[in-house]
Amino acid sequence: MKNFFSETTFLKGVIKYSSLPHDEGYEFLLAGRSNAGKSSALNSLTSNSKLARTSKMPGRTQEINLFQVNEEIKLLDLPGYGFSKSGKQKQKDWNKFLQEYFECRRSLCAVIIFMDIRHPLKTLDMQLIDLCECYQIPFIVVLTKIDKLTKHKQKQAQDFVEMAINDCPIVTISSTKNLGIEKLREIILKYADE
Ligand SMILES: Nc1nc2c(ncn2[C@@H]2O[C@H](COP(=O)(O)OP(=O)(O)OP(=O)(O)O)[C@@H](O)[C@H]2O)c(=O)[nH]1
Ligand SMILES: [Mg+2]
Repeated sequence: MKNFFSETTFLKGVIKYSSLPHDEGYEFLLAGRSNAGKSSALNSLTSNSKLARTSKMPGRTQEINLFQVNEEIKLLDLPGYGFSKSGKQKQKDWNKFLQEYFECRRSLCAVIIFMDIRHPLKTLDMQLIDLCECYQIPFIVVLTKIDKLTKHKQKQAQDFVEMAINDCPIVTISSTKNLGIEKLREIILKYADE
């Protein structure tokens, strides 16, 4: 398969729902706690290390950055939730955005929930899963940074997540080692196709 993900371009950054482009095509929301590895995964998916900014400092991504993969598919890189320094008001603004986005956005295809494999299923992750279930939006769980754990510990963490949530794909990746990235591309394409 041709990796057209590598032709992904930056579209725009927005901070409110009304600034989003026309509601058409297939959108995937990249969500998860700050520092989970969302922006790094986006760069790996697109084989472009300069596309989304990544950082050791949580809270790197400040706006919702939209990326156009091909004519139909868009990826939305969300700022991490639960980043304490972003303040209560900011959190409220994001919650408002999410609520409106989940409620109104017809092109929303699936939410991709990123979790550091060493710290999966924290309260805010569970809240997001509940929100997806409440609005009947499909979600994909991505466990990141698997290069940080032994195979045995990876399996333990994966089993733990599988036990806790039913009926959703779980992908394990390492953006730095380029593991599981092709699988994630395939799943995105499958969801866009359905
Ligand atoms: N070892 C390892 N480090 C990773 C991996 N993915 C991301 N990181 C590191 O984790 C840190 C956070 O990554 P980001 O991609 O910026 O995380 P984010 O979820 O976009 O964070 P926010 O923008 O703050 O929400 C960076 O220092 C990355 O280099 C991985 O697969 N393996
Ligand atoms: Mg980011």
